Amino acid sequence: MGRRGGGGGGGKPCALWCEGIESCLCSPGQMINLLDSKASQGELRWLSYPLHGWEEISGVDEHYTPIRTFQVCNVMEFSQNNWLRTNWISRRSAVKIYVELKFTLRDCNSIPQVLGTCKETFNLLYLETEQEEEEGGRGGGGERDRDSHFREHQFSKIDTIAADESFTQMDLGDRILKLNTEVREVGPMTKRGFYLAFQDVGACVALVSVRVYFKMCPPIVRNLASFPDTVPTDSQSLVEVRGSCVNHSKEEEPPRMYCSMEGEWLVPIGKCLCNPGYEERASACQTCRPGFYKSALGNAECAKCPPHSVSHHEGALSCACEKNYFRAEEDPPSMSCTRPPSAPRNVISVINETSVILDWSWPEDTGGRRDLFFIVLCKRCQGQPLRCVPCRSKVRFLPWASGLRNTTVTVTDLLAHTNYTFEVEAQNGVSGQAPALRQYAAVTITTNQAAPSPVTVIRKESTSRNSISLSWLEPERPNGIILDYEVKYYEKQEQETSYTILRARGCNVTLNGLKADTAYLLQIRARTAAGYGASSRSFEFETSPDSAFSMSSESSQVILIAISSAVAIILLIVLLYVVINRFCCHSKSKHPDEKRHFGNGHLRLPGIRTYVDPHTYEDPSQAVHEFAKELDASSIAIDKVVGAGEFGEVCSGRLKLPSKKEMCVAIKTLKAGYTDKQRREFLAEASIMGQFDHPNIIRLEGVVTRSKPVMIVTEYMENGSLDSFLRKHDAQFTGIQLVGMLRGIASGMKYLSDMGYVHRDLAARNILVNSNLVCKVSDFGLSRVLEDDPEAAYTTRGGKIPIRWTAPEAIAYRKFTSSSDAWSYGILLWEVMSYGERPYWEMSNQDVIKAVDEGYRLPPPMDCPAALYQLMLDCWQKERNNRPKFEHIVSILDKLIRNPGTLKITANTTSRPTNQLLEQSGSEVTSWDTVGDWMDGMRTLPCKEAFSGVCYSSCDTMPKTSTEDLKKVGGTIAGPQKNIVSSLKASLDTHTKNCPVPV
Ligand code: ACK
Repeated sequence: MGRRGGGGGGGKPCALWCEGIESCLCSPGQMINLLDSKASQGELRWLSYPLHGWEEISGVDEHYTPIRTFQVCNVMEFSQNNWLRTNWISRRSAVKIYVELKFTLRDCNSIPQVLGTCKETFNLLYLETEQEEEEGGRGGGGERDRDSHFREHQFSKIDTIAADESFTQMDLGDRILKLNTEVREVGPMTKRGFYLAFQDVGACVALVSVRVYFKMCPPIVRNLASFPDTVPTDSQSLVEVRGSCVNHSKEEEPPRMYCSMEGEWLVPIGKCLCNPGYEERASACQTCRPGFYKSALGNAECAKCPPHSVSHHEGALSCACEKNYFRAEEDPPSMSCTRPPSAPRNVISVINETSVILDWSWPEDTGGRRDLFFIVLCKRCQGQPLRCVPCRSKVRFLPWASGLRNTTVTVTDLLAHTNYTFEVEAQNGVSGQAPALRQYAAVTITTNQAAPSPVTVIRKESTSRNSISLSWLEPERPNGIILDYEVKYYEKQEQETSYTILRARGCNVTLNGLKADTAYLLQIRARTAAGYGASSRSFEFETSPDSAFSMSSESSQVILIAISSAVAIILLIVLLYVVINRFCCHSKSKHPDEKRHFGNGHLRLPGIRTYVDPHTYEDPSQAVHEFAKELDASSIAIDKVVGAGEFGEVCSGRLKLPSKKEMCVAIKTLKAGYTDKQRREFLAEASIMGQFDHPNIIRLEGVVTRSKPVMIVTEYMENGSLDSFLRKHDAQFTGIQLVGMLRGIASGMKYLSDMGYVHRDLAARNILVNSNLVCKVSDFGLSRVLEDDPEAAYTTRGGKIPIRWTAPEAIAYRKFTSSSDAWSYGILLWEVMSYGERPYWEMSNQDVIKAVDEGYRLPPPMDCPAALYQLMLDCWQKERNNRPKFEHIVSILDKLIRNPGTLKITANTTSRPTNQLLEQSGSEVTSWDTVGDWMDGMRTLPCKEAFSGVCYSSCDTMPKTSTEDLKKVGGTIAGPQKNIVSSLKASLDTHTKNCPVPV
């Protein structure tokens, strides 16, 4: 029944089987006293028998606290049987109880003349009862009394208690108290209470204290579940207890723990989690503080509100966004609040007839999100004031108009000669929530005239021996009013070596004078003011065989007469057409033939409009008034001076024409004290400019000649001239943006060359840039052009020419043509790709002429796409007829824009592409892949001529070239030239490796 326990009840280590298991947490058991003799201040009044047995005595414990003790020491007498019984002790809920005894015991050997019956043990016993027994008198009495009070036989022995240490007489003398502590377990108990008894059979013992207790698992909160105080049941098994979640928490897995016999909690299983808005603090779920939130059930702490969001109250599940900030539906509460992006930047448009490529840069502010996409809205605008309507559904967007992830879109199938406004908007996941904050960038364009699309449907109406009548349907996209159709036909077997062309005003024609029984091939193309469209595919028709056609001589006469009168009528119409053309305008064809026959080769019809040289007018002011509108000076407000021209200041200002919106303009003024010649030359530019109407040519608004100062008013170009603009924005544009600008310039130059106008001074400084990065050709004139240009220098033949930009034949014998403009375009291309670098740097004009003449060409600018460098080299062909036409340049650039990937192949990193034109011409032209190569080439030139201050005359000197020298080169080059200089350094390094190093 009884079991020997260790010293003390609490503070024991966890059960052995639990050691090392993390989840096996133990908490020390709680001991609940049922009796503590020490706690009693008064007499304990336990039952003692017989009279001289156990005695209740007051004393002090080891701490001198008053206590009640029971002592017995009848060692000198035989047959001792002294009983001491506690009062009735209620068991309460305990099943197993513990008895802790503190006692002292005298060593029998230390007692002089002690009897042999002296004992050194006593017995501990107990008796369970349902209630307290009726008490008889206390102490004394005989054997019968003992039985009636103690019912000794009913007591069960728990154990015999021996002392671990007994004391002697000497200890007493020294006042050493040898206190023993023994604990015994009793149980399981079943009745409501019990008595304890101490039986002495002849020992000398003092019971200092008796404590009776049971162990209990205390109430506890573990894993956010609270477990009630629990009393262990029996000694064998653990009690499984179900915990309940603390306030503001939920069960994740049912919380459970086990209460051991030692009153320890073991093996917590399952847990509770704090509700959203609550976090675990001090074993409870407490509300999140303001400024914090918790959105989900869990043991995470409340998190700080993400940027641009706030929570003003406790227990926030999420933080509300600040004003003008939003959260998309799928955004997690941990994400910052965001806003719609700002407008896209640098929208540029590259117009190609009735298509336009729009390209833009990412918005400066993405609103803090990554889910950015673009939407392009197309509006067609007309009238004054401008009224816009959404574009026709036929307009196509490639790849599409909304949800664009890239920053470019191609819009096709627009109407020719029409104003369109494109609104490019960047959107993100929260744009839908803030319509008022949405921003877009708008670009307004005017489509060019476009040639009609090809005729696709041709029908044979009738065939005879020597004629065929045909009709066809108008092209699907006429892109303007169809002036006439060109019908080209030839015998199939002739293979186009000999063909006939005739013109038809309507959609039908009869081809006469054909051979019988012969197959003919035929192509038709339509013509509008924009020129000819593409030819239809070849259609094959056959005339009837001889037999199929028989006619009486009368009828053939009738037909002959009919044919002759038809021919006469046609001739008359042709005559009329020619006369009208002559008198009406210059723009119409100078070839009045309705039908012409060509022995071989191509039919080349002249341009629709031709440029008229104002100098051919006897009175140049007549030319001005023919091509330029006279403005009233009062309609112009000058704001500020923006630059200086040759004839006076260039100002910015505003022009307000009746019933038109005020517009920004540039105003060129003629300074006071001018001569007549100067006035004529000044206004000649307006006479020239006034003849042009193209989106890439600076538009003339009008002139003021009837009051002073004399002024030329043009559209205002916000970004000024291209060279300074590029220097200001060194390396800031994408390849496609640069190509877009170049394409615009080439398109303007194509228009000029089609008009028969040669610019002679094409250079980045003479290109103006507006706020949409649209580039326009400016600075028109004839001899004046070059007087005006600070770059122009006198040649040996007396002319003033901008040497670095001018083709060799124009320098040598003033052969200025559209091909010499193409050379200049190549130089301009180099200027653009090097962000405004000066061509040939600081070389003297003479050295440039010499180097170019010897076949040297500029090296590719840093990171220049190979295709563009190839185009430069093509433009710099010595043989001018081998240079590309501007039409070709436009189509090359269009291809690059359509395939931006090709721009990634750079001239500096790959071997230079084969220059076909050069090979064809067998020319000795040399170009360089890098500046180093260029310098290699220049080694043959005198030292001074190559680069100021640094001599690279031979390989020997190369390794000796110091960084200082290099810096000198950099230092002498004006403008943003770091690219060139770094490229120079790199190529010098490579070069140095190839040279023999001096010993
Ligand atoms: O580079 P810029 O600012 O742009 O300095 C020159 C200066 O006048 C002398 O030509 C500027 N300029 C010329 N025409 C225009 C124009 N239409 N719009 C804006 N600036 C212009 C040019």
